[in-house]
Amino acid sequence: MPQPTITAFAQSPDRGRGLARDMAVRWALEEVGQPYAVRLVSFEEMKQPDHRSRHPFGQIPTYEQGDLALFESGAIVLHIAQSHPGLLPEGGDARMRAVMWIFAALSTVEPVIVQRSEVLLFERERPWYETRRASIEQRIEARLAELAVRLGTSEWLEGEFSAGDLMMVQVLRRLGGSDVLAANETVLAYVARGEARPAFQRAFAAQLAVFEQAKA
Ligand code: GTB
Repeated sequence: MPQPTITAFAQSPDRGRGLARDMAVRWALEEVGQPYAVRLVSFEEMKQPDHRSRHPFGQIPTYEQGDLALFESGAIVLHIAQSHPGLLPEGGDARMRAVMWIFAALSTVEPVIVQRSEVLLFERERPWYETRRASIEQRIEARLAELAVRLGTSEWLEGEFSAGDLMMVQVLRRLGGSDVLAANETVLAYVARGEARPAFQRAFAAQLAVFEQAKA
């Protein structure tokens, strides 16, 4: 198969913190040892017909390999995990449980974390800011507590590290540096284990290099 090409921000608003959604895709590709090319796109380019032919919503990331063109970071990570060994268990039930955690990360854990980011970014001057932030953080605290119960003393969610852990850790990284994450030692350590993986480090360095280059 030809080398895949992904798209990423030419200038990421996360300032090299590896929080934009190309990060999960880069990380998955690094985990399975698949070399890849990156096409950097500006906000303006993302909204042009050429990019929209790959991504109907005019966003990043996208993934192209031969005739296959995908958008949605979860679908892309799942595709990478399904087409290479290393990110999903071989057996049927265990494999599906790992896939389940990709969905759990994106649809059960992430939404409230994104709400927190939006409140911090856009609602600081609003009269409801403190109340709304506290209420969202309570909901996050509850989710993290539930996740910690499931993790218990395990390193990863379903035995070996999987694409489910990759997506869950990436989602939780948006809480990096927050009190709500620091307060949950089990989840904090889980995120740190994910970030310590050599594949994560390589992916992080690659996206940081884009930011540093854009700055220079
Ligand atoms: N559900 C899609 C997926 O998972 O692929 C969502 C894709 C998406 O939201 N892409 C964003 C985008 O292209 C970039 S990552 N936005 C441009 C637009 O919609 O016009 C989202 C993102 C950006 C910045 C931070 N940050 O600074 O922390 C975090 C996440």
